[in-house]
Amino acid sequence: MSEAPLVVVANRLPVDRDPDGGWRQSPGGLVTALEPVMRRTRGAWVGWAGKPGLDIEPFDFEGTHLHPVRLDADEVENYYEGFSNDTIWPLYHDVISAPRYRRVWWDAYVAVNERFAAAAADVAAEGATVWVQDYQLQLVPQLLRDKRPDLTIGYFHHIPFPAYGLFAQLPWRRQVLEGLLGADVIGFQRVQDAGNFARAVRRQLRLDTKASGITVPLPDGGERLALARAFPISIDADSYIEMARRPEIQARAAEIRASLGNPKKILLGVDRLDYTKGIRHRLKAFGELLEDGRVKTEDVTLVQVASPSRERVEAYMQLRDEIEVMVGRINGDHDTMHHTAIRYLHQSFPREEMVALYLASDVMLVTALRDGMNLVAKEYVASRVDNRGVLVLSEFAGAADELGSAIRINPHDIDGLKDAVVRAIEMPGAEQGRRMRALRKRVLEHDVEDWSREFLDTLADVSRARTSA
Ligand code: GDG
Repeated sequence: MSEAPLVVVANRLPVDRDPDGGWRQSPGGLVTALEPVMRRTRGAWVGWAGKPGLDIEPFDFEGTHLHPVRLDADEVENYYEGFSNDTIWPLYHDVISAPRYRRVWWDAYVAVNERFAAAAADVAAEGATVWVQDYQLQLVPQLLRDKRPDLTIGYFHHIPFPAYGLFAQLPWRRQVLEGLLGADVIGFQRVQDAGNFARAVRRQLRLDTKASGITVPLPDGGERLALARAFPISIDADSYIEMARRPEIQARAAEIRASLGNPKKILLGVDRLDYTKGIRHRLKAFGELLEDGRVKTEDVTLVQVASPSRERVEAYMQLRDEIEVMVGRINGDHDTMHHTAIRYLHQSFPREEMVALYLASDVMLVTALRDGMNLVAKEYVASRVDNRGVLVLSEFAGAADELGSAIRINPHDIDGLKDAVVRAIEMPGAEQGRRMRALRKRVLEHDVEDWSREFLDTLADVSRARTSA
C-alpha cells in the first residue's frame, strides 16, 4: 500500500506492455499532461492494465506508483464495451447511434466503479487529492467520498455532457448525477457541457445551482459546495513544434506528397474510426465535389487515417463497412492510373508520422458531429510552424469555442461543407498565414500543462475553502 498525496483514477493505466514483457509509457495526451506533476508529487495512478483476467501487483514506473485494477473478460464486455461504449458514449454524443440500455451492463458498471473506488481509497494518503478521469468512472467520486470523507476529489469529463432531454433517457440518470456530485470540482470541456450538467442536477435532483456552484446536501443535514465548470483540455504543444522542426520529419512530409503523385492540394482527416467523427459526411462532400467536377483527382487527394477503435462493438463494425464501401465507390469512380481520390488507411501510426502528415497537408478536415474537444485540430495547428495550412472545423467539436479563426462548418449541411472545402483549397497564402497565426497563438498559450494546473489549482482552492469553513 502506498500513501500518495495525488492519485489519478482512469480506466487505463498510463503504460502499455512492450513486446519483451516490460512496460512503456502509453502515447496519450493525458499521460503526457500528468507526468510532470505525478513525478513531482510522487503520485499514484489507479487503472486497468488493458488485458482481461490479469492480477498484477502494484509497481513503480518512472516515479509514479501504478496500481492495477483487475477486469475479467465478462466485465470488459459489460462495463467497458457495453455500458461505457454502447450506452454512455452514444447517449452523450447526442444519440448519433442509438444507445442500448441493458441492466446487466449497468450492474457491471456499478461493480467495476466500486472496485476502482476501493483501490483509490487504499492508495490515497490522509487528506490526499484524487483526480478521477472520464465517463467510464462516473460513480467513483461519490463511492470514494463515502469511504474517505477526508479526500479532495476532482472529476474531469472528456466527452460532451448532453442536453437534459437526451440525458433523461438514461434509466440510471439519478445514480449517475449523484455519483458525479461526489466530486468537489467537476470539469467539462465546454461551458455548454457544464450548463447541461447543472440543468440536469436542477431538474432531476432539485438542487440549487448558482453560477458554477452546486449546493449538495450531506447525510448529516449539512451541505457542501461542488463546482461544475469548463476546463478545455489541450495538447503538449511544444512537443509538436519540436517534431515539426526536425529535418527528417520535414523530409518525410515531402516524401508523402511525392508518393501521392505531388497533387496540388492534400486534404487530411485523422480520427479514431468512430461514428461521432463525421467521416461519412466528409467522404460524401468530397465524393460530390469530384462528381460535380469542382475538384479533380489529379489535383486533390484526400488522405483519411481511420485508426482502429472498439472493434468488438456492433455499431463500429457497421460503420467500418459503410465507410469502406463509400471509399471503394469513390475511388472506383474517380481514380486514375497515377492518382487516387482517397488514400484510406485503417491503421495507427507513430506520432512522428502523424506530424509528417500534418505538415504534408494543405487542409485539415475536422467534421465531427459531436466531440468533447478534438485534439487532432490542436495538433495540426501546433505542427504548422510554417504558418500555412487551413483548418476546417465543425462547430460541434469543443475546439470550436477556442479556435475561432478556423473555417467553421456544420457537417450536416453537405453543401456548406463542400463550399468550405473549396474555399480552404483556394485560400491565398496571406489569409492562411493570418488565420494560422491566430490559431497557433491560442494553442500555444493554453497547453495541456496549463489545463492540468488550472484544474488542480481550482481543486486546491475549493478544498481550502471547505476546510476553513
Ligand atoms: C476523447 C474525446 C477529447 C489518432 N490516430 C492516431 C493517433 N491518434 C491520436 C490523435 C489524438 C488522439 O489520438 C485523438 O484525440 P481526439 O481528441 O481527437 O479524440 P478521442 O480519441 O475521441 O478523445 C475528445 C479527448 O478525449 C481528450 O479529452 O478531445 O473529444 O472524444 O491525439 O493524434 N495517434 C497516433 N497514431 C494514430 O494512428 N500516434
